[in-house]
Amino acid sequence: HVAIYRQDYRPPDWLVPEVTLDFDLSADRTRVLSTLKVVRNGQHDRPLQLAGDELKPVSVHVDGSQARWALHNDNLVIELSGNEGTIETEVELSPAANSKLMGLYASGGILCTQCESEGFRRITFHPDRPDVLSRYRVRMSADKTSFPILLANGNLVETGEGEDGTHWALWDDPFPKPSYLFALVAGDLGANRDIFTTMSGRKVELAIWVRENDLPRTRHAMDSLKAAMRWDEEVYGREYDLDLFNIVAVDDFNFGAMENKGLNIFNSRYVLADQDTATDADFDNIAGVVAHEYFHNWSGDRVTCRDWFQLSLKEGFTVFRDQSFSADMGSEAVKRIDDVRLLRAAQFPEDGGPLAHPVRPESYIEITNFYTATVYNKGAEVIRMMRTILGADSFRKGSDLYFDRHDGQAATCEDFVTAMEDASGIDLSQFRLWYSQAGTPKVTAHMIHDAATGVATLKLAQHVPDTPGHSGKQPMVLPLKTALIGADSGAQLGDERLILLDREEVEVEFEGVGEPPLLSINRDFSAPVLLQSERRAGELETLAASDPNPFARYEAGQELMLRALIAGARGEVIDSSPVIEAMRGTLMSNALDPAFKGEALTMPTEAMIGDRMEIVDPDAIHASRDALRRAVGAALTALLSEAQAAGAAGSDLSPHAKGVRRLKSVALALLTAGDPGRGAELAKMQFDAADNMTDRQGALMVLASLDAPEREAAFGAFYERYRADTLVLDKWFALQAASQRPDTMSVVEKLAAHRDFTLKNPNRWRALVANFAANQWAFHDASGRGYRFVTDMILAVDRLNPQVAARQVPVLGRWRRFEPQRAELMRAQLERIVATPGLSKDVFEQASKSLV
Ligand code: HT7
Ligand code: ZN
Repeated sequence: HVAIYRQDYRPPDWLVPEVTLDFDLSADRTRVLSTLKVVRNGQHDRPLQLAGDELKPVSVHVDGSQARWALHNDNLVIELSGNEGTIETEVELSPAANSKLMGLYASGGILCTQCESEGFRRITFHPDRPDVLSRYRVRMSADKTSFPILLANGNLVETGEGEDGTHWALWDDPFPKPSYLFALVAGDLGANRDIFTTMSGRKVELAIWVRENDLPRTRHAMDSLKAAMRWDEEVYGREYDLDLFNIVAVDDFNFGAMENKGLNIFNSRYVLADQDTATDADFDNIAGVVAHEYFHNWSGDRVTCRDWFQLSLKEGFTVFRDQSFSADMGSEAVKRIDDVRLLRAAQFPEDGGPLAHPVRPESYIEITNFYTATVYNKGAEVIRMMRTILGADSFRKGSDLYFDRHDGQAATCEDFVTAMEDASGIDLSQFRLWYSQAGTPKVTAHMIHDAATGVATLKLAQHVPDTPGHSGKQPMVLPLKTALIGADSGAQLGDERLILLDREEVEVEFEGVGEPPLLSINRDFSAPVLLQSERRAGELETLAASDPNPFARYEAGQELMLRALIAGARGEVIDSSPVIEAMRGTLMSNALDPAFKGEALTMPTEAMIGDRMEIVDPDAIHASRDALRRAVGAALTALLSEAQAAGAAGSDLSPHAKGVRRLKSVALALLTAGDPGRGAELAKMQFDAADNMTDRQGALMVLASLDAPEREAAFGAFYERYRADTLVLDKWFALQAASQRPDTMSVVEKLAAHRDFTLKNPNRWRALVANFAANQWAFHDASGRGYRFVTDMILAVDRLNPQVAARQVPVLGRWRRFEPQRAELMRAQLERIVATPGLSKDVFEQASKSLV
């Protein structure tokens, strides 16, 4: 398996200005005739190399004649004498046999494509690199009964009837695009149609294509799409550019969705929703993913990536754009809390482990392994920091300049930063280190206050940790939004300041500080760092109760809990009263909205507690968290009962109603920790009375970890009601895999043999395996049974779908963080993976790097 290095980038030897494709489609046998116009790029005598993956050429012609060609490692090599030529190739594919779900494949009778990153080469021979942009014209022909709908990128030019019950459609995409944005769909689909009028008055036809039965569940996705289109006009000045915008939902999909030009293809879990089958979180995720893919039309399609090392150019920026959109549609503070929670849960461990890599990686074996939380979520933080440093107006000027300057081009992360610099006049040279240095910076803060002079001096220091292959790092630019809060008054003292910590140490003075100050730093999580700050007794309590910045208040409350939880996990006797009193204050507050209360009452997960400890002992962490939850539940029964008794109509999707439901289930869980018997009754009542999936799933989640007859009754009823609904059945698997019971492992093993379990559907596989592996206490059972199970599942799915398998390897890769016996058991499973014959390069890369 060979590594590819960023520094080896060379412009393409041959350009392909035009691609014409002719598909004769059927599930078992599809014929693809491709005509490429190729042009030599610069002065060289290198042959034309067209990438292929599991393709066998039926025929190859150059300028209409039989050509001399050779296959080298699946790639087609053709010697061309002139500076241009027309290459015709013909291949045959079997979509139904394509279990990797890359290239052209079948999902429940629908034929669809997934080409990012390197799937196009599984459809036809082509350079298949993002800096080769072509105009595409696509003819599709298929049986009319099985595939009445034929879709591809761009505009529909013509349709017609063929012989033997076939029909055809001709599509033309006027925008040159890289091959990874190519898409087609053929199937028996119905459309939810709408019209969007753009800011310049053009009418765009919108359609969301799903199975006819699912049409009633597409309304939210359509509303989200229109909201996203308007938002991108208003906030970024970006207008949609084609006359059509199609979305198709399929059940079998490796990722969330794909931004193919004018024809987005989605995992159906990010399209289909109604109150009976989808939770509020599902609704929010749909809005976020629909917006994300739509926003790619500019940040990804109109301006694309020069090479895959630049992936964060489109993904980091687009995640930042979808985060901002969701914040504007709901509560900014709650959205930020959710985003930071995800960053800490997924990206921080990655940045501190064997698979750490910069936002712009330096090398890869399999690029699909680099669709990571670092490239996506840390990449979004990098964009957010630029906006914080430049200010909103300059940032907007910078994005306008970037889009204007690079429209129709394949660009780099460097191009983006340069546009920001040119538009703002701000030098971002040192800031660029965020693209090249991996690892989460550690910041320490120490403040002294001179009461006599009224001066508070804040000493800040940073350290960027070593990561695999990279030590001795430079200090980064860390924008820290900071304010002081009066220890006595609880009021903010003066304005918030933006401190740029850009050296190893910086000292900042605050004047006119009359009362002892408390430090409110890294507000809104303005820099993605690990902060260590000495705290006086009572400091976190005051900040948790009165910091005017909602994010900072939330952070103080979480820190208060973490201190108690970590102390408990270390075996210390803990005083739970500060946490209880902070929670009491939150529950009683009239000023806080229910969504924020729900966040503030959610304890850090066991994994997050582990991330803050030197060595992770899952049993001790579980016991500590359990004890604190019991204490809170017992002490706050009346207030929690009140919150649990409140409710909101399932049809009400307002932020307030969602918040009420969130708080309801969080309160139920805490109440149950305090009194499991009463909790089981209440949970069953909530389950039975629910008129929406949020309440129903919230109750089921609580029941999942109980040993009570209500548990079996509720899971049985849920299964019977939803057994035919694929997406809801995923929840049934997921909830059991996430349950915290001594027998979770046995239950999960049985579920792997359940008739509804399959290795072929990524959602179902992840519902069971990924949720189990994220269940720290169960997965890290001291016997090592959890490690063996997950390894078995990785190896089994690797034979069908390496991408899905590889994404699960990092949970084993964290072995060094665990106590020695578990660490050894985890390492042994990684060794077993690497020694497996026929392993994919996807899994090989993840497992071998995890062992080094
Ligand atoms: N840009 C899309 C990436 C994607 C993908 C990557 C590898 C394998 C399958 C895939 N499906 C979609 C998703 C996005 O970020 O919008
Ligand atoms: Zn994306």
